[in-house]
Amino acid sequence: MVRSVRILAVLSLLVAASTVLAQGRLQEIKNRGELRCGVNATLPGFGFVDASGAYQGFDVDFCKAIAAAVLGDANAVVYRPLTAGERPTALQSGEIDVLIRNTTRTSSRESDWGANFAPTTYYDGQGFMVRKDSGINSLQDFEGRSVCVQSGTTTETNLGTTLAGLGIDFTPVIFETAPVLIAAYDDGQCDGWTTDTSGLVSYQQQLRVPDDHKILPVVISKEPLGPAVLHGDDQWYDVVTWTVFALFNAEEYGVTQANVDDLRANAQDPQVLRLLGAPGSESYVQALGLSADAFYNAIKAVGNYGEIFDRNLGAGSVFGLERGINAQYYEGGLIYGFPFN
Ligand SMILES: N[C@@H](CCC(=O)N[C@@H](CS)C(=O)NCC(=O)O)C(=O)O
Repeated sequence: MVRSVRILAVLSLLVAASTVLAQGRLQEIKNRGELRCGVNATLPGFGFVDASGAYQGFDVDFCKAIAAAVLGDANAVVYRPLTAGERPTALQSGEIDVLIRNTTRTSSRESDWGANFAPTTYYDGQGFMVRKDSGINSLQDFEGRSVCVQSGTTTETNLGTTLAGLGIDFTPVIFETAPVLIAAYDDGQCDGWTTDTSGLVSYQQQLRVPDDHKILPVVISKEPLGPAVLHGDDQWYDVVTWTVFALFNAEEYGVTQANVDDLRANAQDPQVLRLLGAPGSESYVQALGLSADAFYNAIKAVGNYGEIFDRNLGAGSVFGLERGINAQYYEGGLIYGFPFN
């Protein structure tokens, strides 16, 4: 009898301890009242500081969506601008809750950094920019030439392995940050530069004469970009993951920033009611540790995935990027929201 009481006591202690652990960061953010998001401050379209000093961009909108889901306030975000090389430490030290900085999911980042990546929000690939009059039209043309590249990135590693694999003898010119790299490239210090193709499109606008440059029709890698959290906190990982899926699903179900109020009140589709945590719907959102209206708040704040894409990168932006493989799966792309049930 005494023994079983002791076992029960130990078991309930273990359950309590695991509950505290499981609630770690989500509860910490709720207590703190703000989300700490690691972002890019210099990549227009993805993460940058606008003329008024506000953070803007595709990645930044995911920070806002998570803050809206967790705290009911898309502005309850403290942005931590990070260089490429600062990312792992910011994550590992716990200084940021989530990293949303055009970061590629790779096996070594999951194993060495200890990062858990939420669903990919932008499928990218590494490309090259050159001057139109450089005579460079293919990777082979880099023989004996120089390429600007940023340190602490997948770009740096891919460049070395791909060109070496092709037997191309080139000189990498390495920079720590993009603004310095771009100025150097624009000044003619390298014959070409390489990064994620979206980054090339974004930074091309900052060159003195953007039209003097072209992006080669070559992609040398897969760069699936998405939010990452630190290993070891499953509940927090689930919240970030399902906020992303909520925005994917919202697009699929036709839920927009403009109609979300109407649909929460009047929709018939149980999937929509569930996603929006409409009164009387099943409590799948609360089961994640969030309030029923969490994803309603997120969509109300930033719109669905398609709206975020269009506003920051697509037709509604200066970049005019096509959805391409970032289209929804039912339109031939890779964006696929998993089911809430
Ligand atoms: N996706 C790649 C590249 C990320 C990256 O840092 N790209 C550069 C060039 S687009 C950048 O964002 N630089 C911004 C800066 O240094 O301010 C990675 O995860 O390593």
